[in-house]
Amino acid sequence: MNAATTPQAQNESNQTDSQVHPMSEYEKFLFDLKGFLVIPGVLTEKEVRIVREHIKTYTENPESLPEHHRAPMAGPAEFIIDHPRVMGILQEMIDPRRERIRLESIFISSRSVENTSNQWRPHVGGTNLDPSLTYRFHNGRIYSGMTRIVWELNEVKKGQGGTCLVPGSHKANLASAQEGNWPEEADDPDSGVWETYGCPPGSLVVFSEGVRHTGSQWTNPDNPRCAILMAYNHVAVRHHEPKPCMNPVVIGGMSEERQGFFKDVWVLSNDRRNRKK
Ligand SMILES: O=C(O)CCC(=O)C(=O)O
Repeated sequence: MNAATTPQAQNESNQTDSQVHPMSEYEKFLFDLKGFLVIPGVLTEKEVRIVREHIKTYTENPESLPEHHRAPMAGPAEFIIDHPRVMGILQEMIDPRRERIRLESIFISSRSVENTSNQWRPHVGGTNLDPSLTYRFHNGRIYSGMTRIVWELNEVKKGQGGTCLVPGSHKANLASAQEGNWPEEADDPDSGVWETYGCPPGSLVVFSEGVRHTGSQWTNPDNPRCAILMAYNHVAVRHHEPKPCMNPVVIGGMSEERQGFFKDVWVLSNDRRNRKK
């Protein structure tokens, strides 16, 4: 079994810090350099099957699921919220304290050769001062705002439909999407600045939302894309309006520990006895 995986796909969590799989120094180096990272084969075959089946039922026949399982990250797929590999990344990049990390948005990405709608829509990029999209390096550590975790549940063949990213663009100084002056020529898919990846099912792609990125046309006829894209952020900021699937019934059905990822946007408790620094 991959050292980065949970022992089994489970609905209940008793997660402790010992279930955090820390990033290696090289992973941190790569993430800071490029703004993204691909970690192949994080989930076991069984875990991939469980999550994929849940996504299929949720997409095709949601009424057949108990109400509190009607979300991509609910029921048998709940374990992906705080998978040890994900926590190792978020606690390194957002905040070492689990209670300061929020899951703020989620969606499923399905692409196939039949879908010919334009997927090439580059966005973000450049040093970003918006607190929810910021990226900084200070006192020896990364401070990333919105951090995207992509679970690729099917094989991705390189250059055939995975997310495309411009390495280093989260730190670019001479252009900024926020200022509206990102060079058009750099957005050409053949400009030479884009990078993408291939990976087996169950892989993790992690990127700072501040990196310029886009979806791309799926041209692999052997399998469609089946991915879950989750946006985490520091608990003091929020970029996305909550998705309808992030509702009290779904959240209330989760383990108490995981419910903490959906709390409101605040850090300091009114209850001063429980005040945390
Ligand atoms: O679907 C993709 O590959 C990219 C998704 C995207 O653009 C985003 O997360 O903002």
